[in-house]
Amino acid sequence: MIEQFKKDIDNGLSSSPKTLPSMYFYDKIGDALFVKIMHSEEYYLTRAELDIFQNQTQQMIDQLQLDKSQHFELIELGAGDGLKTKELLKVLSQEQFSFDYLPVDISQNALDQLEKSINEELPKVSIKTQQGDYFKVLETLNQSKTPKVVLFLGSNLGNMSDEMATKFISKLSQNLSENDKLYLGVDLIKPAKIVKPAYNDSEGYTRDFNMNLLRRINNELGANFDLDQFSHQPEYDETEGIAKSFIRSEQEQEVKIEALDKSFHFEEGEKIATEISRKYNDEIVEKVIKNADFKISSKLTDRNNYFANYILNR
Ligand code: AVI
Repeated sequence: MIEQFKKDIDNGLSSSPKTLPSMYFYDKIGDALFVKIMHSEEYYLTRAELDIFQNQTQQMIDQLQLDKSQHFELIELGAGDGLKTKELLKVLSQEQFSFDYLPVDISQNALDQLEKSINEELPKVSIKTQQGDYFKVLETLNQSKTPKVVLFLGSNLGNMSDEMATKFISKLSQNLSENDKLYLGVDLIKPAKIVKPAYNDSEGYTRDFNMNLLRRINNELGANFDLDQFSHQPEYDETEGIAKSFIRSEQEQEVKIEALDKSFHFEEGEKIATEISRKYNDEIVEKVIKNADFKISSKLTDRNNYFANYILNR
């Protein structure tokens, strides 16, 4: 784990332009900051997707062609706190559908909390948590012939480049059978005046989330990044439809990373690319599912048309 972290940081800071992988945002501090971001005024994504789950639950069930006489598995990749999914689980349970809820996450801690809250709030729902890598879990799940609906929500796909997203969806498709479905939640392309503040909230949670990368490198790899000499820089180009986060060096400086026994030079104004958050439209979704055995069967959007849930059939 630490060896991989060292390698990724070394590679990222040695490349030109410099980069740092966004997956390293998520330690204990980063997880807590992301929860604050999701509740912030400016971060509309979570509220918009929750709106779909609260107000279009029946359409969701109809369009997924769920059948009460057929037992199925509802698999959620990167389930987190399950806030939105619980809205669907509530209705499925009330209407006596026969299913198992299988949340998959890297974090055992997140899964334990989710299991506890489901058992308290929705005791009739059968929950079987699965900790680990998405694909390893899917490979094992696909050994059963039970029909499957895979949820991949929250615009998590948007943190991948289009090339990575295409590979990811193809691999997902290879791990599913003929009648299984993918339920994909993505943020839609919209004007900069709405997207930009979502990645630069006024409380500074997103700034701290981004800068958490440098704090981790300081703490875990013995580096001497002076956090006052770097700043959070969000950018969004609405024609491209990709929000990008950078960390900008405020002056020319040298940073030593003890664990790598190496120093890195930063020019004044030099930027480290830390994250992309791709926004979608039908055309881009079509592009990333092109190589996979999926077709768009339907689409639900929230009341503001900010966010979309695509139902993909094979
Ligand atoms: C997890 N992911 C979908 C978030 C996003 O919107 O790209 C991560 C995030 N980064 C900054 N704010 C939120």
